[in-house]
Amino acid sequence: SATAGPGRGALIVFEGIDRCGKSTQCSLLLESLRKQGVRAELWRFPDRTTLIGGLINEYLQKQASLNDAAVHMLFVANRHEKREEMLRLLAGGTTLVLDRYSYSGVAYTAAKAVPHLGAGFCRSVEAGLPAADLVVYLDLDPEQSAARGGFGGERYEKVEFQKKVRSQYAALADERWLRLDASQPAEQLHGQLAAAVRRVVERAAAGEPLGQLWD
Ligand code: 2DT
Ligand code: MG
Repeated sequence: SATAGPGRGALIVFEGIDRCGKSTQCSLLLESLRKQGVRAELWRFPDRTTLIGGLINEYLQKQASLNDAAVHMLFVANRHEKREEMLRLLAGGTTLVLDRYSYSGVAYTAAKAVPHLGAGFCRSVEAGLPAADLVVYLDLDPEQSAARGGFGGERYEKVEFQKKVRSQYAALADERWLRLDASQPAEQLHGQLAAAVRRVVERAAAGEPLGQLWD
């Protein structure tokens, strides 16, 4: 199996606006990886279970207010606090499936259009974190995502803001991104990412070095 190589686990990230189907796809992928004998874990960012994540949760639920720079740094810190554990798992051969990561950090903050919190600045503070081997970007029109049972009332869950986030994502995409039309049925979408996932899992197992943000 793909875990038998001398190398490492792969870092696979799901990105997209709210309610595009990331969590469903993450679960389907985790299940299928495990069925194939690939050792894998599913994490999500923000990780609301840490001290820092608790503050982020209060902010998102509108129980706390923080300025845009301060909350941005919390999201970043919430990744850095998990850095060593991520690196350890990957080095030990575990594939990590992430429901959001640094790409959300850049897209959501840059969408606010605060002059000193542009995409360049946002990228710079991710330095030292592992880069994704594959970013599965689930692209969806915000009008369609909003129609999926509506938003949950958290901060950012507004169609106008989601449109800005979507343009920021479009500007971030590079050759490591697989853009999929997220309006498709879940099983069909899952089928469309299997080959790309297999490829990065095999390359990682064969020893391809892990990249670093931001390159
Ligand atoms: P969930 O709905 O997936 O729990 O995300 N966000 C996320 C940021 O603004 N910056 C980040 O670095 C990350 C990881 C996206 C909650 C919201 O948090 C936003 C939606
Ligand atoms: Mg949400």
